[in-house]
Amino acid sequence: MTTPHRAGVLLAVAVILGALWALPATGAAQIPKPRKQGGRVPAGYPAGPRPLRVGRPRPPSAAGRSTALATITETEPNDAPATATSAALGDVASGNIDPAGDVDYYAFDVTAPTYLILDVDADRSGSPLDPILSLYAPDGTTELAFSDDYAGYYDSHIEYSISTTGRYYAAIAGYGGSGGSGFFYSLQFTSRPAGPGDPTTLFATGLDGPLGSTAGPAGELYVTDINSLRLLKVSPAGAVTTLVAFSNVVPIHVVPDGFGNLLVTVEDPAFTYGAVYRVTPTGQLSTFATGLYVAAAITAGPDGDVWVLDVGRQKVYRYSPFGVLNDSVDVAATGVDAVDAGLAFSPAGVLHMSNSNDRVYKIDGGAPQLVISGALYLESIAFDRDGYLYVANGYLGTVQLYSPTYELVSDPFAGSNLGGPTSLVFGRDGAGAMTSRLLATNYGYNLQAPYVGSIVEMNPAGIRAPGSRIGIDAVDVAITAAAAHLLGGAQVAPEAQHFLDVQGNNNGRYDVGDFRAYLRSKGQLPTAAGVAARTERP
Ligand SMILES: [Ca+2]
Ligand SMILES: [Ca+2]
Ligand SMILES: [Ca+2]
Ligand SMILES: [Ca+2]
Repeated sequence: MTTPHRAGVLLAVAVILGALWALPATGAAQIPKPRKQGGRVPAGYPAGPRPLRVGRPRPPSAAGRSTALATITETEPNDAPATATSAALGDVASGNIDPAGDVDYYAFDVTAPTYLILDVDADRSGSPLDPILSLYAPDGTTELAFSDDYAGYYDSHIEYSISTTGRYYAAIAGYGGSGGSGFFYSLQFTSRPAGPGDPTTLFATGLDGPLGSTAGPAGELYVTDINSLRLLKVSPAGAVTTLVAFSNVVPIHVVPDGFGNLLVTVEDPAFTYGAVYRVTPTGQLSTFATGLYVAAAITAGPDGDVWVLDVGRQKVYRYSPFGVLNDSVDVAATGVDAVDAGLAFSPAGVLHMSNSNDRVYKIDGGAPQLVISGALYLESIAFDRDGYLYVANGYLGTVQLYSPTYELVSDPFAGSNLGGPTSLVFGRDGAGAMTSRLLATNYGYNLQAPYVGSIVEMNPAGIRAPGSRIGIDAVDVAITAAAAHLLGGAQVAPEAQHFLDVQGNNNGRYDVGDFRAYLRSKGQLPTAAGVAARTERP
């Protein structure tokens, strides 16, 4: 029923932002609730706070993973927990919301830990019913989760991580008390196993529209907020403050520059141009790069170079740490087309990119090469120190773990309290060293408060190694000092020599070839053929 219509990227992204700012507030609600405003959910548009997807096909049903489903039928009266129809995980219950105002309760036992999935099929099978669905705790009254519409239909869908064994209740009703003859539905009770990173725990909440995230050198996090147009700073204790309030651009993604500053990709609200801003620790802005179309993911390599994905032009641009454009890679063949695509270097120094759809590529030899095919929609990617790769699926609300040879290790690695777009970030300690804390920022698609606009932390017991360092500690060496070193004058510090070498020919020592590359990197020499390949002779 859903027809994917691949509009141009510019249009899609403009619509995305338009839809973004038009979204109603979300959160739990009691049955019944007032009539909703506006018309039908657009086909293919996942309902809820997931505006970064427009005109997408519906992904495979999360409920479709179960097998051997048994069919049961509701038994009226079942309008209260005490008279609930009994069900079990693996059942599909058939019922009717009839007459108007009918509520159908189901009771089912769950052994913790279980990742529970409740899926209603009514609208998409032609029923006039617009269902709403609640999950209640064993007391029968505490609402744990609520869903109205999901994945482009009026149908409801709840995924919830059960951490306490007990008898739970699901209640289905018609929106606004609607119902009557022919208002049929089926309600599927399924589950999937908890992953080693489950349960996730709340680290910070109250972020309006988090999209991108990165860890700073003192253990703090930086998060772009595409709703309030802010760059947020999150303390190691989870306290959220504003570092920058932008007035005329949307901050998209963020990475440290190695000099103690941050680099933020930004877009004008109409998505007619993109840029990269440099942000000092006190929030002062300057321009790092301009001339981008739709600036999205950004990361830094082991030589300090800065890589920026432009999803408008479908290119990945490579800049020196000082903002000189040196190179680009065409990634049109990957089909990348959304700003929640991820970009990350493996510890071996190979750039990887998710295409914001169902694939991950490595960018090696100047071209993207497919390494992972997964379920829609793959977003942020993060490597650990050993080259294991965590991949966020913000649509399914899961994180997968892959081995350094791209074999699926854990699916899900985590699946609780996650909802897209989801950005993965390894923490750093107060001295800047990478830690084994893996955090995820949630925009909040298909989540309930307080997880909408949150940061959650994966279960530390499930994390196998510290994260891979993003970028390096760069050194802004004075050109006169860099020259004097080579002329037998004062020697620059060892870390500066290392930086100059990796920015140059990377032969393990600072030499005149590195100096030429450094001049180009600072815009003091014209670019020349071969420079991007780092072939300056010593
Ligand atoms: Ca009924
Ligand atoms: Ca009933
Ligand atoms: Ca509904
Ligand atoms: Ca060298």
